[in-house]
Amino acid sequence: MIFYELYLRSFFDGNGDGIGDFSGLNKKLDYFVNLGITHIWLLPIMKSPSFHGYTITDFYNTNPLYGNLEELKETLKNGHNKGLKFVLDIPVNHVSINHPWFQKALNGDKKYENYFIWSNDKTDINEKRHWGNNINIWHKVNDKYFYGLFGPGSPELNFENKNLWNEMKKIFSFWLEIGFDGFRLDAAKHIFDYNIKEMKFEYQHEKNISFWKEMISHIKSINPNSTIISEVWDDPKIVKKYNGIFEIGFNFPFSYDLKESLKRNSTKKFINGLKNSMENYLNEEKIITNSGNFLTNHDMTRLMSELKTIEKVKFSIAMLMTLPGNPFIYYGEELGMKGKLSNVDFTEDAEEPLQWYSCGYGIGQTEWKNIKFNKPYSGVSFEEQINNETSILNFLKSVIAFRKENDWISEAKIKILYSNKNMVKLSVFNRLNEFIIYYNFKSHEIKLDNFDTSKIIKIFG
Ligand code: ACG
Repeated sequence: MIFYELYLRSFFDGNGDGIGDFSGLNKKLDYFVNLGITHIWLLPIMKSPSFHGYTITDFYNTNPLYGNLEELKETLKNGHNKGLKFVLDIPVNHVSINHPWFQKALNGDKKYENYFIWSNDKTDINEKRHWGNNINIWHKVNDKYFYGLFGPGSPELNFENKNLWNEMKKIFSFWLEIGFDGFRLDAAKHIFDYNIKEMKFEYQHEKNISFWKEMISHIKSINPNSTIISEVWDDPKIVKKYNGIFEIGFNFPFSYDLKESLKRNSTKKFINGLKNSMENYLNEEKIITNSGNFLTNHDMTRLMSELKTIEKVKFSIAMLMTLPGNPFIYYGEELGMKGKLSNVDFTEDAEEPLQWYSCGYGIGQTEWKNIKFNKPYSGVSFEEQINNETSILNFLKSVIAFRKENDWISEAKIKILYSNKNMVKLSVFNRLNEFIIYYNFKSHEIKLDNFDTSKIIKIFG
């Protein structure tokens, strides 16, 4: 499985309004097929007032800017015919402040009041979030305060209320029937993150796990083959608690460790990172199973802005595709797009339009935001890269092809055989196969003693 994280708004515009949409995606399905992608993870596409789509106003409808349900179904059907699968990003932890449930709650409807978490006389309404820029977690609306860890636009749902469990099951069923092949479960550690009895912020991991177990068994009862991916963004020891519940869990430490080792040219950092970040994903036989490996995502600064050189970007991509686990590519990284997160709550700069044309304009080009990072004629376009053998785009294509020819790597074991400050030698193996992989951390060739060059299968770089 090779995953591609897609932000629809920035992909391809099918109706000339400058905003990426379903009909645009429908026209460009071969882009993914040609790259070798097997699964497209679609960032939220439901009705929402926000550009990122994580604050939903209608769980049963699409954002009209992207098109309607019929257009979506058509796109999924055509994608399926080309062998692609689609995973839907679904934020169930909170809704938009404009969602009818919240509006009804504000109008005093008791049923819906109980869908949310309200302050009482024990509440510290000045309490701040434990990460980010001192963000308040209680927000005033009319004369009341509601709990919203992700900000004043997104009241959190109260999952102590079992009605909501049923609401969510219906929502999962709905999107499976539309044609999705699985879900990316947003903010999975946050379903129970406020202890209502004691009125204090607290991750209640056991409760989260029972919620997800019930949701997953529901999803599997409808489509046993659906792919379930979870986002638990935390330290390895917390991630470990969730291991095994979800088929694939994002390996955040892997992403940090890999980039850090390349930034510092440090083989030591790489090896320590590899041990720490992969350990939580080993099963009893020490096989890496459900690690969702990625370099960047929409909540992060882009690869080129982190690593600075095309060589390092290519190196990181080669590592991603030669290590065990399930590789994910964030859209635009195949072109070396740039983009810096200005702070934890502003992701727009890492979600710029994917550039199809060297001049920045053309049919289907999305133009929904001003371009800060990926300027015309800077080499970061499909047109400039497709016929250039040394481009990141063609490099990615070749490493994906290698990975697909050797898909046993996904569930392989790894052993670190040797390292010095210039290079790392690894064995990636299972019962039937073995590759010896050399990662060269220097920008020049390294001569190896007693090295049988006739055994080289592939050189990337
Ligand atoms: C998801 C989506 C994101 C979305 C939401 C809300 C959730 O990908 O786009 O926001 O629907 C936290 C949450 C994640 C969340 C990110 C953005 N991502 O846990 O679910 O925020 C620390 C915290 C993490 C935190 C992370 C963010 O522990 O919980 O993620 O910081 O930077 C080490 C530590 C680790 C630490 C990291 C980083 O690795 O081990 O614990 O993580 O360092 O310091 C969207 C929008 C938002 C909007 C929201 C409603 O993007 O702007 O507000 O929707």
